[in-house]
Amino acid sequence: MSAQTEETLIVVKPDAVRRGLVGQVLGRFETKGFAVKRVLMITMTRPQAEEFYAVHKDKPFFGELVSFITSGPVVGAVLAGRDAVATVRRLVGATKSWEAAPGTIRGDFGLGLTDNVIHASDSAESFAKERNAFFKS
Ligand code: 3AN
Repeated sequence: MSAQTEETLIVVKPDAVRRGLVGQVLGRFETKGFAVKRVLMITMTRPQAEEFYAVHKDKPFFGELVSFITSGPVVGAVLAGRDAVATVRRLVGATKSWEAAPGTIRGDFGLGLTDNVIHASDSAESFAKERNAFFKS
């Protein structure tokens, strides 16, 4: 890896998997130039989801988040490329999908909040923790 190359994790959420958007979502990152290093489809257990979303455990929406992410299969992928954490977050768009800019993944594919198509790590530290939680199965 060059000095600027880093890795991040995205998870295609149950709403997007149900709607058959996995290929289109992963395709956005490939088109941008990211390398897909690892892919896994799983249905998270509750303990796994609680570990994955541990940073949000004190938020009022934590229960809703865990219920939603365990409601069906999800697809996680490790992506590698230049400034991956920040660049992937820009491609993903704002948390509230209805406000997300057109051209972003959330802006183009959904209207939800909890069900907002995709998760992406927000820092190198989050990536390390989330990757361990996601791929431990
Ligand atoms: P992002 O995924 O854009 O980084 P975070 O880290 O603020 O957003 O929140 C994590 C996840 O929690 C979001 N992807 C969304 O699914 C959910 N979420 C955020 N805010 C709310 C809220 N007010 N009510 C319900 N779910 C929320």
